[in-house]
Parts: sequence; C-alpha cells; structure tokens
Amino acid sequence: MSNYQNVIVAVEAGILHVTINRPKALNALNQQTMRELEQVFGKEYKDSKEITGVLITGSGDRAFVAGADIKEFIGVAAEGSGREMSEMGQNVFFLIERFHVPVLALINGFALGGGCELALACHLRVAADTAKFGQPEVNLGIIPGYGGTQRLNQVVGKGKAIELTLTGNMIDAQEAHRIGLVNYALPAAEAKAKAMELLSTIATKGPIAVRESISAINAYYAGSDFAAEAEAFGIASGAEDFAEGAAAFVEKRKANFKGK
Ligand code: CO8
Repeated sequence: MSNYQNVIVAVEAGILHVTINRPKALNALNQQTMRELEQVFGKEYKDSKEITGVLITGSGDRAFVAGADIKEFIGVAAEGSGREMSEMGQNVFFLIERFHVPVLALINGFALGGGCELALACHLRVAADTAKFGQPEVNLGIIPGYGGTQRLNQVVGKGKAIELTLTGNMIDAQEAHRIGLVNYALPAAEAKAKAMELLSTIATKGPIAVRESISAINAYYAGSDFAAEAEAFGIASGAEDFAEGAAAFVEKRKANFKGK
C-alpha cells in the first residue's frame, strides 16, 4: 500500500474507506491531499476487484472538507496558474466520478467549496444532520473550480445551483436533503450505518451491471463544460479581488471587493 500523509486508506470487508485527515485545517484539500486522492482512485485501487464500494469521509467531528486550502492557493493564483490548478483538481474528481464501483460521501460536517464539489463528484451522499453545505467561493472573489459549476446544476438544478453559487450561503443537512443535494440526512449515529447499508446492498449486485450503470448515467452529462469552468476560475483567481478575498479570510475580516 502507498504511503499517504493526508488520507487514511483501509479496506474492510470489501469496502475501501478513505478518510481525509487534516482536521486542524478542517480537512481542506491542499495539493498533497489532491495528489494522494489521485493515487488512491487513479492508481492504487483503479479497477481493483478487491473492493465493491468506497466510503469517503472527513477526519474529526467538525468537517467533511472545508474546501480547497485557501492559504496554499493564494501563492499559486498569484502566479497566474488558476486555470491549470482547476483542471488538475477536475481531473482528480473525474477519477472519482468515473470509478468502477460506487463512491459514497459520508458528510460528517462542513462540506464547503471544494468539499461540496468532492461530495458532488461521488455517486451517493449521506449526511449527518450536523453537516453544512455551501459554495462560498464568491466570498473570496473566486468561483467553484473543481466541477461545482457543472455538477451542482446536475444534482439540484439550475435555480438552486445559481442561488448557492452567487450567495455563498450555507445550508444545513435538512435543506440539502430537501433540494436533493444529499440522498439521506440522518442523526450522526445513524448516518454511517445508512452509508454501509447502501454500499452492502450494491455489493450484492452484478459488478459489471454496477460499473456499466455508473458509466451510462455519467454519459448523459458528457456535454457538461468543465473547460468553461476552468477558464472562468482562471479569470477570477487572477484578479485583484481574489487577493483581497483571500487576505480577508486569513485576517478573519469581511472582504472589500473592487471589481478588478
Ligand atoms: N483552507 C485553509 N484553511 C482552512 C480552510 C480552508 N478552506 N477552512 C478552514 N481552515 C482553517 C482555518 O483557517 C483555521 O485555521 P487557524 O486555526 O490556523 O486559524 C482552522 O481551519 C479552523 O477554522 P476556523 O477557525 O475558521 O473555524 P470556524 O468554526 O470559525 O469556521 C468555517 C468554520 C465556517 C468552515 C470557516 O473555517 C470557513 O469559512 N472556511 C473556509 C470555507 C471556504 O471558503 N471554502 C471554500 C474554499 S475555496 C474552494 O474550495 C475552491 C475550490 C476550487 C479550487 C480550485 C483550484 C485550487
């Protein structure tokens, strides 16, 4: 097994458990973590017959994933490579979306920005009732860049996708369930049992049927324009407003945007 720093990986009874493990940063996705997810889904377990499903969650009781690592991203965006960063992240999440067995997100706390996008790239979402969801990128002067502009539309429809993306407002697990963002919202103690029940049920089905169902359902959305998202992300992250938005986050104050 590969040596991972920021994810905990274990196979139990045919289920691959992947835990994002940076609790002090609310499991924010830095580049190292993204590379490790790429290794897990794109190499180590790609087409593995040892597993029938994947459960992905966040370490600790506060966060699933609170987004891309804002502090790390500041320097990279300043170099003008926001578009490439977005494309790299999109490619990691494609590995998840196109995985040969179902990937279920057990959302145990904040699922914000890239964290909500990670959950959206999974095939199934089960939330603890303490979970909170949102695309708060606009508060930083940027936009979702890991597929959120495309997959939020797919999962909840354009009306709610636009509202969540433009307001940056957080919603709770009950509201996320009401709008179809998660399959289930349950008390924390029951959420994991539900997640395991779903994966166990699917494990009894024909593996080829499961794999081909994922592939065919994904095919319906083949016209989605992830390249447009990466381009738009590059424009927003290259603007002065993002430097202000990111500084405001680090300094724990409200951003003063100038539109340039
Ligand atoms: N990145 C880096 N550090 C983070 C992040 C993050 N996304 N979220 C939280 N942290 C850190 C905090 O800075 C803090 O660290 P420290 O103790 O050193 O100050 C620690 O985690 C705990 O967080 P808080 O003290 O802020 O905890 P609160 O309970 O007060 O607040 C919140 C919790 C509401 C979740 C708050 O932390 C927050 O708003 N976090 C940021 C959420 C956010 O904006 N996410 C979107 C990020 S942008 C994004 O995901 C874009 C995706 C596409 C990128 C494509 C190219 C890279």
